[in-house]
Amino acid sequence: MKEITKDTYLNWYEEMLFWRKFEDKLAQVYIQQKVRGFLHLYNGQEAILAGSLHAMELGKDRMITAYRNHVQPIGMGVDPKRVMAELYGKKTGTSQGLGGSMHIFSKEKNFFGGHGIVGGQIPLGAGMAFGDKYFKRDNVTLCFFGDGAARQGTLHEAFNMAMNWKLPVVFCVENNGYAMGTSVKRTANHEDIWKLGLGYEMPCGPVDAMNPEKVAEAMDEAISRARAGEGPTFLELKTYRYRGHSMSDAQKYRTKEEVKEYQKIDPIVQVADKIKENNWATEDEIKVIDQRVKDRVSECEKFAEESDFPDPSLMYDIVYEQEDYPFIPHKI
Ligand SMILES: Cc1ncc(C[n+]2csc(CCOP(=O)(O)OP(=O)(O)O)c2C)c(N)n1
Ligand SMILES: [Mg+2]
Repeated sequence: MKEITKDTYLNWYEEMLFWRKFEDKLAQVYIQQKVRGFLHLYNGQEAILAGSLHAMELGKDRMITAYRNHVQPIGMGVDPKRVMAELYGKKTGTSQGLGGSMHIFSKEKNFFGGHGIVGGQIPLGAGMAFGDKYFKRDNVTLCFFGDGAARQGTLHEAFNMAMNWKLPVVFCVENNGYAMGTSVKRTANHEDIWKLGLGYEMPCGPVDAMNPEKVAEAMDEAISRARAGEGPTFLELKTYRYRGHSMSDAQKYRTKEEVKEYQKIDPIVQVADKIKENNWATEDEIKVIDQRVKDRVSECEKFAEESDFPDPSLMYDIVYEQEDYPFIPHKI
């Protein structure tokens, strides 16, 4: 694995803080009704992305995830201004403002969405890995999904085929404790989601995903195995989301104390503490980073605000059309 150094930590601090503040800004502009529709934030789960990116080979490896998908493309190299513009529904967005919050996508940067159907991306991720194996490319696909998605039947079909064909994929369940308002405790007779890999003899295990270093180590092992042609791995990334499922969530299913407990092990605080312990940056140097992050977020906001909406005629150009559809004529 690439060494984890002072620079890694400083980079993690800045990027994770940027992702956090980028999404805090989204929450703010959502309340102002500048961003419409659903908005599912990643606050609390940032160590997963930071650790994964450290282990990946950017430019080769691929990523696919669910609708909690605003910061991953940024990590993969997509211009954050374009991500924010997409959420604003502006034509400078990653999908010309037509995809919106749940559908960020960038083929150029190997970020394959952005999927609203819970668990839908599990077989898609396996399929992407199949393509790489079939065409003899040594890329690896990281396929992320939630604890709720892990209980979809589609996981089993994808796991079976991925093991049978030894596909270069890392299946990663981001266990943030809840699927909307349903806790993992209420979903199954045990809470060790990683054990779902055992039935397929897929290498699997739990990871402390509040810590980017732990994620990077586990991910590196899994990616190396996949790249060597030894097939998939299933990681249970134990994490937590601070905000509600989406912006319209009263969060009656958990206590404020529970959230506070997890904030004590906040991934960004952990990274900042390690920097302080090792004297890798002075307080003034940290302030410079904090200011830079603020400026970067403001730049994204300004860009999105000042961009135009797409031409309304596009609405008719990009929809699926079929002359004999619907097959059964509507009565109204
Ligand atoms: C097939 C399907 N069923 C139900 C839904 C409604 N739904 C949207 S998100 C969600 C919860 C998923 O939770 P989890 O997989 O844990 O991901 P998280 O939101 O925690 O990241 C549900 C049930 C959906 N979008 N698709
Ligand atoms: Mg969840």
